[in-house]
Amino acid sequence: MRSAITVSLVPQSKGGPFVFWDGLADAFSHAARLGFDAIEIFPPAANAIDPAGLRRLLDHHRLGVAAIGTGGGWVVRQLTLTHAEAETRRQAREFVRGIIDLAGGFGAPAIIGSMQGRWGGGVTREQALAWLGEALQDLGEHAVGCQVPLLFEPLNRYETNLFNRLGDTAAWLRTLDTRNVRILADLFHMNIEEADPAAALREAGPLVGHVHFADSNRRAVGFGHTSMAPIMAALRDIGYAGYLSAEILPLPDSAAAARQTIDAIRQHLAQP
Ligand code: LER
Ligand code: MN
Repeated sequence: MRSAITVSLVPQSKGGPFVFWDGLADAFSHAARLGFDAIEIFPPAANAIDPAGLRRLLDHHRLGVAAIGTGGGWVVRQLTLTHAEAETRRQAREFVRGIIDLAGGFGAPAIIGSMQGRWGGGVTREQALAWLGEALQDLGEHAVGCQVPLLFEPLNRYETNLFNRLGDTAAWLRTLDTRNVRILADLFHMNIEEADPAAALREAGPLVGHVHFADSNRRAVGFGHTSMAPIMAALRDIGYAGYLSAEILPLPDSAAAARQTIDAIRQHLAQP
């Protein structure tokens, strides 16, 4: 397992669970100094990132891109893949496709979290699931062409009424034809929704493609009350070899949250 830390480039998401807020160069220098392996980026749109500039930063700091989020499409433009309006759904799909292409150039997956939307307001659950399934089928196969998976993230009940738990998500993903969509297991959402987070990880097994490494209160691991040992044991047992990526609140400040995260990751990876 490898370590990653988040940076948001979206001013409208201020107050959200991202560690760094002052641009890519700032995030890369902090992350490299602390010894992280990679950065996870939350951009407002694909065209907000200059690939050549990002490549220079990656090479200079010897860091990787862990993943790139698509939630900027929701935060900035209120796009979702299950919106009642066909044109909005189309734009949401194009937004995600742009992030897949950008991230794929760096060997990284795109994340669909908030862009799943929710059912209601005239859209039935069945209809929303049909639209979401079509979108994941299309976008998952598009990601095959970039030789990366596509990550789909169950969220807690306050953020979506579609997928809240890993087991339900895994069962539904197995009904799709594409085999290229993996689950993003966010330990903060899981702390709210799962009866037993370690058992949920075992149930999803090889479908787990990324982990948002957060404590119960969405602060750095060690700053809340989640029992991390059974979770780490489950990740080892399912053969998880991806990132532990800190999508957490920058509390008490970005530097302290980042320091606590890398210390916690090293401590947990050192356990037998
Ligand atoms: C996205 O990764 C996520 O976890 C959402 O809750 C964003 O706030
Ligand atoms: Mn998350």
